Amino acid sequence: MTNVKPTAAQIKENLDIKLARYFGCTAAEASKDQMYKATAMTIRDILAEKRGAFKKKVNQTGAKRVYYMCMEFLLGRSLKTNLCNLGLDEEYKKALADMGFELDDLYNCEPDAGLGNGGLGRLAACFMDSLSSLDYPATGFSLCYEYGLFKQMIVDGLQVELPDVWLPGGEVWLVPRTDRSFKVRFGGRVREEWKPSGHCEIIYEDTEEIEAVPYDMMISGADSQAVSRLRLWRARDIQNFNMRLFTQGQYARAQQEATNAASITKVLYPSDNHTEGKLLRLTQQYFLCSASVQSIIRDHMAVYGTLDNLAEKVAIHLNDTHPTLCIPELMRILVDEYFYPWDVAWHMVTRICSYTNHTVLPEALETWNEDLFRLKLPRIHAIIKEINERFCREAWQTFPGNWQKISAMSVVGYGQVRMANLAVIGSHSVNGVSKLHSNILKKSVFNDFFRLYPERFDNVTNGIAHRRWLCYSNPELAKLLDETIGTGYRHNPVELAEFAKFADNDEILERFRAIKHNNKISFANHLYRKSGQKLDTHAVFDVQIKRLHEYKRQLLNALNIIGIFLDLRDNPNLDITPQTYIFGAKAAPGYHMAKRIIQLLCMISKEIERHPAIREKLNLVFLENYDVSTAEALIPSADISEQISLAGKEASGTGCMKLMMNGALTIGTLDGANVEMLAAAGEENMFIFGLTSNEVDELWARGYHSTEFYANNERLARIINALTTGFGGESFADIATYLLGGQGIADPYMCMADFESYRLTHEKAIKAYADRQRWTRMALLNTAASGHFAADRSIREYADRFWNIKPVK
Ligand code: 26Q
Repeated sequence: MTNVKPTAAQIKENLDIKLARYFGCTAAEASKDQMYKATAMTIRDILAEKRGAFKKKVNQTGAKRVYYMCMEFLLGRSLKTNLCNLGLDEEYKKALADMGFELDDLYNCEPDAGLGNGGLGRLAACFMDSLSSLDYPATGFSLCYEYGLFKQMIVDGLQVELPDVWLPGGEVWLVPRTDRSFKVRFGGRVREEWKPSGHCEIIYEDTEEIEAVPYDMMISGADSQAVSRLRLWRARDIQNFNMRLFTQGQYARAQQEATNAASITKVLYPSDNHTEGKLLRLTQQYFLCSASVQSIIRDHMAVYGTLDNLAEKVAIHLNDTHPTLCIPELMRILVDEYFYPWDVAWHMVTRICSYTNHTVLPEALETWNEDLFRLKLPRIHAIIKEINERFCREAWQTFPGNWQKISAMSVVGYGQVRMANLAVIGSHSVNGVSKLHSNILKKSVFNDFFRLYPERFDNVTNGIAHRRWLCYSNPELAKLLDETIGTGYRHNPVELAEFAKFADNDEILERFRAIKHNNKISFANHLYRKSGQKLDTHAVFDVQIKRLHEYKRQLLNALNIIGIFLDLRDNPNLDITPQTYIFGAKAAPGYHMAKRIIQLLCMISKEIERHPAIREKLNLVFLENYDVSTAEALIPSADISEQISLAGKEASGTGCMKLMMNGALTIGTLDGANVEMLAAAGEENMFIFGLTSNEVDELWARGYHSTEFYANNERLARIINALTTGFGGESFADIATYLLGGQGIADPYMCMADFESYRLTHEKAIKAYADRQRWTRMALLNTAASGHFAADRSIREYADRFWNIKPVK
């Protein structure tokens, strides 16, 4: 039955059953929301059945599996992707139309599952799609946060955070597996007791035990056999309710303890590329690692009845350092519970684990206070100390006498536990996410480790789920591609290269241009419906969408916009191409400068609104609550993609790939994946500017003085002065001070140094846009060159080089 597609009649019958059972109503009585849920439930059933068949095959063939560990999965919506991947969208559309419902309306009933901050979490979601589409046996592990990333409201230019209540509406995709719960231990004391059998038993005293309950989500591949499982853990209090305290009359304390337990999975930490050494975060991380490793061991024992072959059958991937405690947790289980000798266990662990680094920003490298760590995780602390001692002895062989080096590489030192060092030491492979980033890791961040273990270091450039980000979110472009190059690219994205053959075909160019224009109209309508904001669809759509961070330099973009604004204020008749700047960005709630930059953008927008003549040519739109669904609506409409981070800071970037694939032209620095996009698209099809990462390093070494740029560039000086005067009635003198110095390092991300180069390159791009034929040709060639940036390619590389897993067909 598994691969037999239901007919429209069967679909209707299934929907009727769900409506009757769960809502006590008929299709005629059902609300859109009820029909959305009923639809999702029928898909969930199909997926569960398909998953069962796939799992059986994996068990029979004894195939090796990968477990992808990540604190974030930024999934967005699931209904459309699942329907399209299963090839059921047309049938459902028909069935629902017969029942009086528009499928598109139902899509809009689904809340985004925003269980992630940005790039890292979205990458994990894209990877799940490719894993199932390529028939790899895969499970993702994460936490079932009750609240995902906050909802952003903008009030008078200020970001206000509201809780993201996603479960009503999102829970239809989750299958609770209370029968597969595990206990996770925290705190207390541990003692070793040698048994007559020769085993050392670990005795836990006064530890707190919290139950981890799995909620499974099934993720369908496109036209494939595999269904991946995403297992999200929720902390449960009921089981743990302290009856002893309760019967002693200590109701409040009993209640308090229970609430503490449940708070572990209450909310996602909203910071991106910045760590907070908070106890709750450490608790979340260990909760994820312990529950997941126990689950992996249980699954493995159920199939093989021994752990001797664990390293042949299991790969565990650490997506950044956040799940690094999998390493000591796996050691704990192998040594304490299955009595493997330390060396044997360690050999298994390092063969099983692999690690991806996603950042070189020092503030994002995770360290924990050792005292806090020991209190919360005493046994794990002891295991890490042992790992550290053995490592230091080994490193001594390579760097004899070099205590300084060894101490810098150690896991525990100066009262800190260093997660990145533990991840490198406990993994057989360490990769960066773009060529440039991987080279920087070898050259600087992990240089000592690279000299010790050169064979461990590798690169896999990121990729995106091209079916979601191109085929499903830009159906008109996908149709044009189907007609011109065939549908092969849907499974084999490098075939997009074939599209380049049409770069000089006037008819295709015209269709390509018309599709972009229609997408701009669609997005303008979408925005108008949502917020009442109007867009001029004949203006260039210049888009910067990403988390708000100083290193990403939304401020550099803002400075240039201010310059154009001042030009137009001087001369409203200036002959320039109308341009609309679209920003989407959330700031971490405690990140003051990021919030000020949001306010600046909003106030520039307000100021422009006050000048009707300027508004004809220049607009700035700040999208409230930018999320995955907004990205899907916006990206197909973008003309220009802003990827302007200070070179050497953006590990890869993935928004850049989505925009490129949808035919936006990139204006960017030689940073992250931009470097490889340039190699793929050619310099005539991209707008590159600014310092290279080597030049940035040299400039720091020489001494960077942002004031020189202020003194030598009149235009820039005028822009900075305008910040002090302010916009929309708000002065931004503090941002002027930030750029020029006065407190802290002046202009730490070198906006001033790159300004002139950015301005000139940007002007070149806007001029190029005026030649519509030439622009469209460049855009088409970008789409054609984007196949390399599909997650299918990334996943094959991970599978072949790090995980050593094969598709199960
Ligand atoms: C760590 C500790 C405590 C609290 C929060 C965190 C935390 C959370 C999220 C630290 C970092 C992140 C997210 C990082 C991230 O998204 N990095 C991005 O990863 C993308 C995928 O590889 C890259 O494309 C981006 O360049 C990189 O910035």
